[in-house]
Amino acid sequence: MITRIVRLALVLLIAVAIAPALAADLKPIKTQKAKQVTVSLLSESGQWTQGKNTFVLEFTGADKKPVDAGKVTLSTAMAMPGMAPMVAGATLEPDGPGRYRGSINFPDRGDRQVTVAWDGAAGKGSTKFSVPVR
Ligand SMILES: [Cu+2]
Repeated sequence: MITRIVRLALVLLIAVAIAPALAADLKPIKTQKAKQVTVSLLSESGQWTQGKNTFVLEFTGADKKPVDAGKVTLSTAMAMPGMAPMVAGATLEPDGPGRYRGSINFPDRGDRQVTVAWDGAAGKGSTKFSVPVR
């Protein structure tokens, strides 16, 4: 009886230890705290580069649990001296609670001003932050 409980406890312990490792393939590009939510921009490389990029956008609450952000947009702008800013928007697809898979294309390197907006059960809001495209 005791050994059975110990064995079960071991199996659970291993499962708990492995689960985050499997999900940890993504590295943070940027974590931004807004009023009610934390917005995390993640990708396999942990950075944006010139050309096509895929990424994951996550919304979590104060308890670090996913929150329903509802309708989400991500747009970027790059200040260009002497000309209109270069703008690029991301394509986003819902991928589980508080999680979106995105893709975006950058024709050149340089810092982007990123705006993320959401409108869902977690409330309505937006946040801005800077991300370099390397
Ligand atoms: Cu540019």
